[in-house]
Amino acid sequence: MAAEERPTNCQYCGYDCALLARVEDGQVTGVRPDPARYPYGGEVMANCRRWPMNVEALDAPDRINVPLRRRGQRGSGQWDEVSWDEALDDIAARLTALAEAYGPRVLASAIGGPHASYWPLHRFMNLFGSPNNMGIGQICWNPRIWMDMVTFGWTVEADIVPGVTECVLVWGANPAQSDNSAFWRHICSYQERGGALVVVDPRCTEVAQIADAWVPIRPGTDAVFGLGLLNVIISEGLVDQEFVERWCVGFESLAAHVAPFSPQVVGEACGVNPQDVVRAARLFGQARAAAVVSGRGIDQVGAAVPHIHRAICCLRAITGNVDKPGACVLAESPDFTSELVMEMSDAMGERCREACLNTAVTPLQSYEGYGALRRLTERLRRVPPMRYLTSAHPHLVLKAMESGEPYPIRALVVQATNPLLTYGDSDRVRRALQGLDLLVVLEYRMTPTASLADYVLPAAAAMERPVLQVHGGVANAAYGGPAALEPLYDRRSDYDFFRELGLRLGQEGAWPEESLEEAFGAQMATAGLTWQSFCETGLYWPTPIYRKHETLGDDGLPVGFATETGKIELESRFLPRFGGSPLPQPAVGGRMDEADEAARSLVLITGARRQPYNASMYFENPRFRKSCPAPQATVSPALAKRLGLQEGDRVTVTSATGSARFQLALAEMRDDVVSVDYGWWHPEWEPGAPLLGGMEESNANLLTLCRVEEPMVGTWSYNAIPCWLEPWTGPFSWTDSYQETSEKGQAQ
Ligand SMILES: Nc1nc2c(c(=O)[nH]1)N[C@H]1C(S)=C(S)[C@@H](COP(=O)(O)OP(=O)(O)OC[C@H]3O[C@@H](n4cnc5c(=O)[nH]c(N)nc54)[C@H](O)[C@@H]3O)O[C@H]1N2
Ligand SMILES: Nc1nc2c(c(=O)[nH]1)N[C@H]1C(S)=C(S)[C@@H](COP(=O)(O)OP(=O)(O)OC[C@H]3O[C@@H](n4cnc5c(=O)[nH]c(N)nc54)[C@H](O)[C@@H]3O)O[C@H]1N2
Ligand code: SF4
Ligand SMILES: [Mo]
Repeated sequence: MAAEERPTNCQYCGYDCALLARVEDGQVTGVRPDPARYPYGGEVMANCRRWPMNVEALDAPDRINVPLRRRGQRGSGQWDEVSWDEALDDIAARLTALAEAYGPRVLASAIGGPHASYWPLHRFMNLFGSPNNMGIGQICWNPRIWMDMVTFGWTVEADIVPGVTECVLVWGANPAQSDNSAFWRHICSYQERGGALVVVDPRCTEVAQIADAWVPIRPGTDAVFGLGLLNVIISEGLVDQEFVERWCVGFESLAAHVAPFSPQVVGEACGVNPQDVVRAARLFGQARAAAVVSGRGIDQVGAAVPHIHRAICCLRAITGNVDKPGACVLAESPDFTSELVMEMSDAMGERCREACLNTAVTPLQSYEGYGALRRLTERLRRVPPMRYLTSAHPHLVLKAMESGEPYPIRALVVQATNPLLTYGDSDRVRRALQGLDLLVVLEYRMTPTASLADYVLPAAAAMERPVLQVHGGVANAAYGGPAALEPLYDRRSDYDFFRELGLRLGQEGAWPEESLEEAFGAQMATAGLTWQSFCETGLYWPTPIYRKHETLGDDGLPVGFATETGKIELESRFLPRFGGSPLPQPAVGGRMDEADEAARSLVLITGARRQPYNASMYFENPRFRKSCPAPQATVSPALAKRLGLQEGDRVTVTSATGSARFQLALAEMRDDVVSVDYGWWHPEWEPGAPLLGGMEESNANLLTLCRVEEPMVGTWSYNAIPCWLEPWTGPFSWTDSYQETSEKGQAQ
């Protein structure tokens, strides 16, 4: 058969760049960037090392191709190959028996980062009757969307327009490593055209290196810094008076509240030069349009997180940088079918809602909090996505698994996540999963988490399934594209699994579309598109309109913001009803309260993004392993000197939770901080016990916990954790050579 080029998408990060796949005799023999479709074809991909993996990973020897059923002990690494029907029938029968014994809430689910469409899982869970969907939202994105929504009535996104934007504040994010594509290039060209950049980060990252001001903040103290910025902007008269008077409530209270946070006070609390506070505030406050880009650095510091985001909301508002060109855009509800509808969230029964573990512990991140928010945003016909804003707290789900309190959770379905490496306190996660009656993992390859399962089911991956990214349903934007070919072997899309299981468990009628592609077609239909017409460009993104609050409503008055007061709530009416404060507090995050002067006097931050890996993925790639062979703990040269250590030394990092081993690297950063990589394991080792793919050696989450550290959303800390660092002279499986590493692993 002649070779044919088919449009498809790379799925190795959330960008889903457009590709053309050369298909010959049912095999993909090559891929190249597709210049005709979203997002930016060759330009983005020129800087990306991952997309060639599309060809090699499609039929790689380590891919799982058929359903596997556990034989022998959990984690023994012994499997029987079974048919999909056998697997699905048995899973359905076991779930039925468990639900009869304990109620449907006995089942939990786990998801990870934005790798896949998660609505099929949530539709299945809603109809099955369990609210126990855990994810990582509490430390990735949720706090920001919550605080934006309660302040502005919806979320906002930075709008960086070279020539218009005059200041960009990058706060706890490093797009050079986490988003090494269009967005990072955009920031660079903005800066090259003279735009000011302020970076708040304990490390002198790539973006800090090109900044006008780098604020090397002490981890976890960002809320205090935020109050300091507000203080300077107010006291130096940099407030947009007209905007504040017309569109904000609570300015007087906010001004009085931030008055004590002078640059001196803030400098002391945050371990920075008071002049930096002043400079950052002036650059932001004097700009005619200023944008904020925030990231994981401020989403993962426990108790401080909502306060930092609220301070950022106030910063945007008092400087008039809301829904304005070059500052930010207030997003809109999608024209296409929302995730909420796709998930059939409204079909959830009362008993399911009542079983929500969060309600008593994190009242905002619960159905009550969600319901109250939705009543406000619906005034402007915006329906917030439910699953993010209600997702179950991992600590509470794990506790129910461990202790049966407040009720037993005995089964777990895992889609697109590797919780043994990415959830807090890996040893605890491992023990909880080992104790389950039923663990089902949908995966591409045998991960440490999958190695503990009863069933590992072969998931269709990039090029074998269509993809549609919709930003969780908070924006009127979608992108994606078609599969290049049918799934190889016995692989199936995650959608097929949930549909087939649902049909076996009485969910007839709820799964009218036979395939994921048909379901995406139905989803786009409400925006007037077919799947095919959408795929021509692979992008649905109507040009955003600014200053939507000024639009006139049916009553002839401006519609304002979808909050209780119709204005931006600098002083929140909403949060006090759900355990929060009306004004952002100077909460210090992380777990520095555990600091023990003698034993743990350094500050740990984990998971700073580093190409080419992504969380626990792509360690199987030999080229990547050659160029980036060992997990690193990075410190400043001054700290290394003080500890008598040198670059390349092997070290043990210890926290109150556990320890893990790394290779020492040096970089410009605060002298009291240790930054460790996350996600590291050995895909080339025999999976299963006792080594579990090496997850006990250099896994950052041996050092963390996932407690409820904050009383509204339940955020926990992956940053700002007290730690210590020592030389390690024992065996260390990571060496300079990937070859040696894999031989050692196999010999063990
Ligand atoms: N290569 C790669 N890219 C990724 C990922 C990946 O695993 N690998 N993961 C993806 C995911 S899931 C996400 S959520 C995004 C995250 O994207 P980003 O938020 O850009 O993540 P990082 O690049 O780690 O940047 C976070 C920064 O916060 C800093 N930081 C740590 N603690 C603090 C603190 O207390 N205060 C302040 N102000 N800063 C602090 C760190 O030094 C780090 O530079 O990246 C995505 N992209
Ligand atoms: N210490 C520490 N921990 C962290 C972080 C940190 O910075 N520090 N960051 C946190 C953040 S922000 C995030 S988002 C999480 C990420 O956490 P995870 O999402 O758990 O991390 P990944 O390693 O990306 O896991 C994805 C797994 O799903 C599989 N997979 C990918 N796509 C699909 C798919 O479409 N279907 C199926 N069935 N499987 C798929 C991959 O093979 C891989 O094993 O980690 C969190 N954990
Ligand atoms: S940036 Fe790279 S990894 Fe991400 S989708 Fe595009 S080509 Fe793939
Ligand atoms: Mo994330």
